[in-house]
Amino acid sequence: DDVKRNDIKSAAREAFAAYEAVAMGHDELAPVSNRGVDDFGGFGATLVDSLDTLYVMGLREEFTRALMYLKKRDSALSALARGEVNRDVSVFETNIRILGGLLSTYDLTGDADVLELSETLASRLSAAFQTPSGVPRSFVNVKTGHSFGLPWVGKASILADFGSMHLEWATLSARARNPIYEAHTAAVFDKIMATPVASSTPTGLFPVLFNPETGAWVGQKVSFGSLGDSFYEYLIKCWRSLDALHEADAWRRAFDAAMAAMKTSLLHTWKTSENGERFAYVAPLGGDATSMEHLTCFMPGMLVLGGAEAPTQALAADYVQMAKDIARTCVAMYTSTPTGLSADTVQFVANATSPTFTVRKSIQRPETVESLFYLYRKTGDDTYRQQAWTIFQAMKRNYRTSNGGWQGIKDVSVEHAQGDDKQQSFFLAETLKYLYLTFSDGETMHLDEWVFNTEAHPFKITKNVTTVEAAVAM
Ligand code: DMJ
Repeated sequence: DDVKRNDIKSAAREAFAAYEAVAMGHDELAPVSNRGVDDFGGFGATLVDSLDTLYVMGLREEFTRALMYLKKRDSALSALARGEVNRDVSVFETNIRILGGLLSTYDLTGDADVLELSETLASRLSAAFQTPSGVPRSFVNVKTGHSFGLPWVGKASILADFGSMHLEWATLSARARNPIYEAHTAAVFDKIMATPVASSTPTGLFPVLFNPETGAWVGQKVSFGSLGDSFYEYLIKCWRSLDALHEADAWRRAFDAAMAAMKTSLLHTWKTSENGERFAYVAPLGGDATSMEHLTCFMPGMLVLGGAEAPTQALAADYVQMAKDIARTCVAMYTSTPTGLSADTVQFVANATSPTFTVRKSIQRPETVESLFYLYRKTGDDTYRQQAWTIFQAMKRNYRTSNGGWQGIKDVSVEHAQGDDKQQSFFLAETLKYLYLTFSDGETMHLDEWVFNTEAHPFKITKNVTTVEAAVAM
């Protein structure tokens, strides 16, 4: 598997080189129009998102150049420290991509300058938490501290955003020995748990929108896809990985309660194969109950982590079984299209051989290969490697541009589909990293030593954990 791993490493080298050539310091590369674009506040999302991937893959020259660029006096992050940057940024995207990438680089290298940049950034984002409820607004100006919500959700804050910050902020508090950061996000967790939901919302699940001014939930939509996903992921990741976690048992209980409610109310069977294998999917509540977004395919990975140290062996086995059943569907979402890539949202007609595509684009997302990585580490079953490899081959066929950049495609049902001229920063942060690690041995970024944030940035686990592989043999 060295050959396969090296092939994935070459893809990362190539994608980073294309970014470095024309878009260095910008958030993302537009590989066809050959320019840099700034969709995430201009802190160099791809640059920071790539750092630990380059490091883990042993691309040390690229890593050193990237780190030097970031630390340059005129980089946006250095200018931020001097109070010279006047921009509105998404608190969530800046947290998972930029703060996450900085913290993992610090954990991998111990570079004190990087920790200082992390603290500066978090201090600037902190202003978003100054709301009557303590739940942050979605956007903040990093110079003035003015924060605001997004009009398309009626200025509500989004569960997946404000509910997935604690891993980064508690890690920052631990590394910087300053409790102020985790105090913000621990208070948000308490608020989520203490705020009543409508009686129609199954106990353990939460609506995707929250009003930070009144401190009440908005609407009743529940989702393990957009707007909800990483909140549930962080329940188990924080519980499993953080030393001295505030209200530690409450996080594990919240995770198990959410999974129980998800199993009862959101988990559906699409079909069962002749040899009895179940194809499961998770639909939103208050949305189309026959649909699933590709985003939801992170769930098998989360369930594998939930299976480690579950309260009972039976529950552990149940989590791993659900993980396998959902992953089977996610893989079918790839193998059933002419391009070999999954659509962004699909619908399932009972017993149909293929899903129906509702949002046809494929934008280099990581969730399915992320889950295959966890399942391979958990079970050692080579099928997961084969599936990951098949998906990577489809990515190579469809995503590559003539100058070495990689882009998404607009329609997975069309061979030679039109590209979207966007190399996502998470392609280097997550997709290629999870693929690479799937073909590495289990000691590389061992799951008992590292926890990956929702953008796949690894933080060192300081707590004693039970091994993912040994928790239940299946
Ligand atoms: C990534 O930015 C993160 O994984 C996030 O949690 C949701 N999805 C995108 C990639 O699809």
